[in-house]
Amino acid sequence: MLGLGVAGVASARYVQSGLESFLGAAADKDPTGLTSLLPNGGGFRYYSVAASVPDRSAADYRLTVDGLVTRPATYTLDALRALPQTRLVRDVQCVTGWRVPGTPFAGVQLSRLLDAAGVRPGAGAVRFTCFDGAYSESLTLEQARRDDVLVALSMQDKPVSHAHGGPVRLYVAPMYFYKSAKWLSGITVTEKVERGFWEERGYDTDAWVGRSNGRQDTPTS
Ligand SMILES: Nc1nc2c(c(=O)[nH]1)N[C@H]1C(S)=C(S)[C@@H](COP(=O)(O)O)O[C@H]1N2
Ligand SMILES: [Mo]
Repeated sequence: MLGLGVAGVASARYVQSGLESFLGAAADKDPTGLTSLLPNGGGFRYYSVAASVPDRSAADYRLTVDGLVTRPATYTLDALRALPQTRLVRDVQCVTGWRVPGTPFAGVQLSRLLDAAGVRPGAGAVRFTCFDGAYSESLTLEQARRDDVLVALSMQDKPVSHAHGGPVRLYVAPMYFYKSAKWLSGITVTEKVERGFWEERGYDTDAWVGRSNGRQDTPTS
């Protein structure tokens, strides 16, 4: 029974994408997802905890904002593109050790969407859900309102590709990259922080680069 249980957890945890299996990555060495170098990724690795992720075309894409807000909203990709865009260039740091220097991200500041929705008294956190059907993340409301947290439409000065979580991913510049949920489809304002996918599995919820997860990386911003 114990053996079966462990195998079950292991396979859920290390689901490999076709790309990863093809490249034969060593899953057990790299718990947060796993991974192969992305072709043309400039040092990025491909991570998905879901075995496959549906494509969302620009026309089909929707982002909902709901929960403890006075004006719930649904955004199309065009609606997000029409809002003021913020561009940041920072180092990307994965908690497993790899780092990609000077990576541009651009998109809408999350604080703008929260202000548009009207956060209600009693709210303390924001939860993010993804159209891969598996991943989730969250931030405190204070973290979510930082000006270096984006709903990103571009990465490396190109539209976010499907492999990188497009058409829209979260980008939390000051934290380890697992906070930057790919394939973002929902933003829900909640009372308290709810742990995300990796946080349920032992990673820190407050994932500041250089002062969390027992690591001493140089902060990225
Ligand atoms: N939906 C979703 N978002 C995710 C992940 C994931 O598996 N699913 N992995 C996280 C981790 S651990 C990292 S390091 C980055 C990897 O982003 P990349 O695939 O663009 O390199 O995405 C983060 N966001
Ligand atoms: Mo990661």
